[in-house]
Amino acid sequence: RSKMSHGRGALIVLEGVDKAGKTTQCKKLVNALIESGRPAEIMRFPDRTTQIGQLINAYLEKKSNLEDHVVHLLFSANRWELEPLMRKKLEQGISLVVDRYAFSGVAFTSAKPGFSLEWCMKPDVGLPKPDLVLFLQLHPLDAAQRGQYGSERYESSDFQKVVLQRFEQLMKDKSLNWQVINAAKSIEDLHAEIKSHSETAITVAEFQPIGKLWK
Ligand code: ADP
Ligand code: FDM
Repeated sequence: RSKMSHGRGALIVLEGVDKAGKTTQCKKLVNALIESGRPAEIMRFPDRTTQIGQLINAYLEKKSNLEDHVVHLLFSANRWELEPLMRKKLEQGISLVVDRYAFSGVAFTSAKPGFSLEWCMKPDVGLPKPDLVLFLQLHPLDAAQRGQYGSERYESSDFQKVVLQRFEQLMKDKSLNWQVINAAKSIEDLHAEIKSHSETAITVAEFQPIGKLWK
């Protein structure tokens, strides 16, 4: 097909609690899309390679302490600093497969005492709106079976349970294309399901403008 015949790429986000299989599935999805002739690239948030990302990395590794509002805004700033690049790639027809996005931002901060969902959403309003948000749903008991939590911040099953409740609140927003996937399935079964949803989203997004998140 000619270069002019295809439109923009799709923004595909994978969300879920720790160990749901997001990273595994993002990699498999990008490879499968490329193999089927659909340009695609992987991204992840936080992107720990930037200067802001390094501040976030030190916080997550507990090498620094940051005030809770401050770290929330840094996570959002980390998305905004990559927004021009994301937009450029999408406009070039490249689909982006993103490991965590603003939904993790809101779910993790609002799991802390004293943070409302509304306050947490504000800094991310207007970011590129995902064409598809795949939520890898995994029961905390199943997550625990996938091994011990590491030593990074937020890696405790009690905190992750509250995070899951916050995700469930965010999923009530019908203006987003949420697809809940049962992440207890095998890696291959999950992949097939995720690939199918993604191919549909890419076809639908192609000739639509890029939306604005929560706006
Ligand atoms: P996340 O990025 O959501 O934290 P990962 O993709 O890193 O999750 O997977 C977490 C762990 O669970 C890894 O050890 C991975 O090999 C394993 N895993 C991933 N998907 C599955 C699956 N469908 N079934 C069983 N184990 C899985
Ligand atoms: N996290 C991730 C946040 O608290 N806010 C955010 O905006 C984002 C994108 O950072 F605990 C949390 C979620 C997780 C940690 O871990 C990043 P991974 O293993 O790099 O996904």
